[in-house]
Amino acid sequence: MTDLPTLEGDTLDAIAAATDEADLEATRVATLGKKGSISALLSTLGKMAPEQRKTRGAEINALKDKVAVAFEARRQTLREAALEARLAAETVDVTLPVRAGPLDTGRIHPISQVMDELSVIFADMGFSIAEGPDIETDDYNFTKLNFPPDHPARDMHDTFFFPAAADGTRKLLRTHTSPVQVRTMLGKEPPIRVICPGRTYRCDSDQTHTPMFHQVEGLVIDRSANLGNLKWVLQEFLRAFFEVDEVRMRFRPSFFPFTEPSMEVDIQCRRGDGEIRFGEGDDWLEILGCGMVHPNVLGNCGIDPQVYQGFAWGIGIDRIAMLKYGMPDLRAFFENDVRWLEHYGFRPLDIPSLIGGLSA
Ligand code: 2NM
Repeated sequence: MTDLPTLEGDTLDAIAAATDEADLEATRVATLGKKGSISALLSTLGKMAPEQRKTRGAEINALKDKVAVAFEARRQTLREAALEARLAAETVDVTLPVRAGPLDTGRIHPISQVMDELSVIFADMGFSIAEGPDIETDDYNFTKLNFPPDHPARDMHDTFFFPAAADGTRKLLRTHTSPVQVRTMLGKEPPIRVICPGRTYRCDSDQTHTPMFHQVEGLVIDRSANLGNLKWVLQEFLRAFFEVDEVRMRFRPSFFPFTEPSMEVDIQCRRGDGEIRFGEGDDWLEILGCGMVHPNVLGNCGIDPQVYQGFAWGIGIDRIAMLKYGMPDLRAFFENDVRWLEHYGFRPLDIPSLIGGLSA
């Protein structure tokens, strides 16, 4: 028959020797578990005489209780020791600087920033924003805009053409955002007030040209839309965008197939010390093209030129971004050098608004 005092001694030794809770649990299973040494003793009672069973049963149960108490005490000790060790190991140095998150390190690209600024300015004047595909048809990019077939103006745009389809038509990368205005006129009854910002493409690459660039074009169609309205819209836009009180403008005659008359607009500026300032000075800088929408364009787009007239303009976003934020090299826009983005980019939560400031 198993010697209870020896079993008790061995078990208590094993409990004391357990180094962590898992170790202790293994010992518990080996003694008090279903197939454990102490549980095995209980199953021997059945074969004993009633007298013996009574005393032996009481002894085994007493041992079981004593051992169980010892297990619980040891578990408590080990748990506390483990917690102490963890607290000692995981101290936090509250004097360390807080690590910067995405909102601190991320930057909004100046082109996105300028597009947001344009949206805010024109939304305030009642314009909506229209977008269209970068891949266009020759019809929407040229024909509907009054470019005669095989006219050199189509070549002037240095167009990227796709290979011709079986029916002879060929798609292209839009050379301006005007096809978006075409789509707007075809899909909507006047009055129309939209701006169309987006990517445009021309096969041209040097110091001041990239094959992909950004434009924003504007279009107003109404019964009495006129050059006076155009001038006011451009004036308000330029004042708001360059954040100056006044900006003088100079309209020079020009030519675009889609407008008649067509004009180029210069704005007043001051050059010097490697920088350019607007709203002051005696110099002029060409900034945009505009005009009254050609009656042929209105007709091609389902608008009766006897009833409606409109004005439109187009500006290069990359260029006005460079002018406003003093960025000297256009090509840096598309290199994604994180050092450049860090310097010229905008913080994600500094959202442009007319009240809070466009470029606060
Ligand atoms: C410019 C200059 C002048 C223009 C015209 C049109 C449309 F669709 F209404 F005919 N959209 N954009 C336009 C007019 C664009 O960019 C320098």
